[in-house]
Amino acid sequence: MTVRLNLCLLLVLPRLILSDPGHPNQVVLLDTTAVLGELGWKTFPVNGWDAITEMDEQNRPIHTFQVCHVMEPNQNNWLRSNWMPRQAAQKIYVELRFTLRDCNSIPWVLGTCKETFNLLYLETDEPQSPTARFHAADYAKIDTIAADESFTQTDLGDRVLRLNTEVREVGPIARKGFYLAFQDVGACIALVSVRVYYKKCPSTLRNLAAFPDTVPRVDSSSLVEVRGACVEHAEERDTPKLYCGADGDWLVPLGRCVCSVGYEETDGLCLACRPGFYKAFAGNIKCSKCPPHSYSHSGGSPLCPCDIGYYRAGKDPPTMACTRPPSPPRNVMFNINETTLFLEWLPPSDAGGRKDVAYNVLCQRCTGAGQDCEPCDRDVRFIPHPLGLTGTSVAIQDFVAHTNYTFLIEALNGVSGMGGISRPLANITVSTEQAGPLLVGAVRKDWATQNSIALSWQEVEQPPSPILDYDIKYYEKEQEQLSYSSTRTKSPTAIVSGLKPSTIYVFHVRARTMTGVSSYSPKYEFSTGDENSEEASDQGQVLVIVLAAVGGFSLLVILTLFLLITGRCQWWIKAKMKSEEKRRAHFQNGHVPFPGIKTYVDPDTYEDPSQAVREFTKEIDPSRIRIERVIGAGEFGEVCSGWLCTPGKKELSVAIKTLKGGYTERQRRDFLREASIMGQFDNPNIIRLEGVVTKSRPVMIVVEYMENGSLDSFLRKHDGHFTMIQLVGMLRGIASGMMYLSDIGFVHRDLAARNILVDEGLVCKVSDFGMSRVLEDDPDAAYTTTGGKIPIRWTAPEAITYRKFSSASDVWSYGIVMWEVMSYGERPYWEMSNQDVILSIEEGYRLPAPVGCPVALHQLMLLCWQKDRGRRPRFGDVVSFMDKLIRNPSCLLTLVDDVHGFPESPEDMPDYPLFISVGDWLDSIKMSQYKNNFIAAGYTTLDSVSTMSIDDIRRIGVSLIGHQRRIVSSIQSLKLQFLQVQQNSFHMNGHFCEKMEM
Ligand code: ACK
Repeated sequence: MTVRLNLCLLLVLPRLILSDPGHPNQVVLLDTTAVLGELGWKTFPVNGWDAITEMDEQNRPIHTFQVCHVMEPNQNNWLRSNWMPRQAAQKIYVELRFTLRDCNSIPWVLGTCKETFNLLYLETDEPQSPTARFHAADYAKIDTIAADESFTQTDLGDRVLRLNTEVREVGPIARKGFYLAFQDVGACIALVSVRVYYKKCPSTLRNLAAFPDTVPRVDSSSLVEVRGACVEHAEERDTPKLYCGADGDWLVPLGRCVCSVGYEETDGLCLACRPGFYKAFAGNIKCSKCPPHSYSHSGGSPLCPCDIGYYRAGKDPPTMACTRPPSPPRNVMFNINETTLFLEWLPPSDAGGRKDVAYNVLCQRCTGAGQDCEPCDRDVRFIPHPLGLTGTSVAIQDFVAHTNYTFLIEALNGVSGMGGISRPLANITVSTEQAGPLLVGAVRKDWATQNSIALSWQEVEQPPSPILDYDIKYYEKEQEQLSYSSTRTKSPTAIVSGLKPSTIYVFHVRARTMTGVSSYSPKYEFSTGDENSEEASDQGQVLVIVLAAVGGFSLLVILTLFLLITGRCQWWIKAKMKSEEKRRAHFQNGHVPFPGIKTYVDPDTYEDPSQAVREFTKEIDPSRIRIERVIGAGEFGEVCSGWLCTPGKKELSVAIKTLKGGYTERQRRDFLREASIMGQFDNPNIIRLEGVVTKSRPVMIVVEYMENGSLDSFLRKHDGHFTMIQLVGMLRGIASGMMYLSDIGFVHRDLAARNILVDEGLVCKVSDFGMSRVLEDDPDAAYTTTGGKIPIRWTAPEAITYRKFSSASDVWSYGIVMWEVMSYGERPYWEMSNQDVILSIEEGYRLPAPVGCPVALHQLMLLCWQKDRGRRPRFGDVVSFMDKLIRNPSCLLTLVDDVHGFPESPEDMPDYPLFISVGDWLDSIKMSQYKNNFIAAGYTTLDSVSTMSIDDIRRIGVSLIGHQRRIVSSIQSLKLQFLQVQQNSFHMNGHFCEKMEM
């Protein structure tokens, strides 16, 4: 009997939403809900699947296939789609929507009714002949499809059918096309729709570059690198690239294009600047309005040309307004002060729109009625100079008395002389009737040496105002007019030195008073002495004495200045050192670094965090980075793997953390903070920073690649696969990395297996330093009552309750990491709530040993979890403990599972020191020199030592009474410990080791 439920199924069909939601990253090869005509699918046998086509409310066909031969055994009903060309697809997706009836709801069908059907496919290069028969062996099975929701008779009553949607991946498809087939083996199914599609990264515009439709790789973990082409009127900056991910998403945009000159970015395209606007540089800046006195009549202008009469100087930027030459200077005035003529004027009323106005003063001497003029610029002296004056005054000296001078004053600016505009001049005529009086009487030579001449002269008896000093101008007679020197003196005498022997010099002297300088005296000619001159040696001696005196004084002055300066410098250096010390003095819990070992510098102590980035990291040119695939999602953006190329070196496998676009300044700072921390570390068990990319987008941190990813997931993936020595080796590596960090004064705060990375040789390296202060991104971090976010399960109680983070709290976390490792990635405290974890720790509960955990390791965990942080071991102790375990693998043979009464809390444990051999014990009491005595006498384990008496100590050769006492009292406390251990049936130190190394 065939049960037909078709009607029931179809009744509810109009209530189903069959329209395609429209995914831009899917290319649909078939959608039965969109086929208007007949589907033409084949069924076999003919009475198996039924094709039923109904019309929906908009009169569109709904193609449904139903089958329900639930009462007959051995059903094998086939339904096959038409041949579908695969187009560009390598992997296809099949989305089925169907209802399936629950067998329990159909009476009498036990044994024959099924609740699944098979989905299969067949690849061919062309459609098969329509008469070709079904050969089940030709088809490859995709999956057995079961319903998430089957419906029952009651549902039918409610007329609500439960629609299932299942999606399956098929591929890689290599032939030109394929068929889909549905094999029913006795279920009651209505196949409501079939959608077949493949995924693509749809063509897109990103960073002004166009990227074409791209089909992802079949291997879902590798990306397709696609180079973009700059949009019209844009040019490449860094090669624009995107990566096409398996789901049809574009990832990791790199490089960019920028709009060319004359074009600006609008809605992802480069559009021409409007008339009246311009853009002089390529880049993602907007077009600017033409500056004043310039214009642009057409669109796309790189520059705005100047209006008529306005100009740009060679160095004027295109952003500057066009300008014109200045108007002439105004209100020129003069003033003669005895021997100096002062000219002054006002700036031009129009500076031409510029700030670079300067002046030239040209001199003309005119005789007669001013018609006969000749240039006189070389005869007079201009102070400071005649041309290119930036001030509005000039002093003129050495002019001839009783003469008419005309001065032309010209205003200039950067565009003077452009466009042939006449020169803007102002002039003034000055008559030099009132030259200064002669104040100096006859000049005499007092004496001369080969190189100097002593002069003296008479002062006028009653100068018009007090004489301030004298100005002596002199030159070699033969070199007249070429150059001259001058010197000054307060008294009417002077020694002019530095002269050539046996040479005639010309001297003029003039006086300077409060009101100006007098005229120069007439010229006087004097000669220096020759080599035989007697005067020379006498005067030479005087000169030496004078010079020595002057030299001595100068030395004194220089020394004083030096002492003053060095005193100040020392003060400055001390202040600098103090601030540097302050920066470094943030070690916690007395973890003072060892002398000679470099110390960690907290980037937060930098006022400008980018300075820390510059100081501690290397900038990498992004062209050296080749991204290969995305390996995960970090807090700030994707984490990719790839290669770093360094010229002349082998390519380096790296992990690249990216900062996703649209970040805030704070996010950028926090992201790079980790790099400035990591950049300070150099240890084989700390993840190595290769460098950063900060000068282009995206911002990246490049670190060494760790093939096995993070430790927690690695262990979960390889549950039970490692030997005990391999696990201890991993723990030793982590402890060694942490020892390095604590030695340089760095507190991690988030030490957990998820933050340890593993390389291909199982070397474990500590990573994730960004959160040593803020733990916002750690999914295990929870807010505490004090408001901070803390990974409760990994954190020491004192750090949770009063934020006392230290290397000792890192040791607690290390104990938890040990537990994670020994349990192959189990979650610490399982599903207990954070609150319960805190309470149970407070009550003294500690994590029990994971299954198969050696006693020695759980014991170390318990030591790490002591409430009193001062009693926890240091990382250095942990490393040497691990080393000893590795050297004595027999110590790992005693498993906690074999020992009864193992303490569950550190409070139950005796105060065990971290030594496991007689040698360690002797080291710990500073009696190492007796190691050989103990071995020679056969005391090789601690429990044999615990039985020794004072006589035994003497007998093995410890002769000093002080040493005997120290050893005996330590043995007493060992005995006490063993007593407690035995009471607990718990074996510590030498007990769980069969053979111990000294
Ligand atoms: O557990 P995983 O495979 O290891 O997934 C995460 C993911 O990136 C997000 O953080 C992996 N990861 C991070 N840094 C590195 C690295 N240096 N080498 C390899 N994988 C890394 C991490």
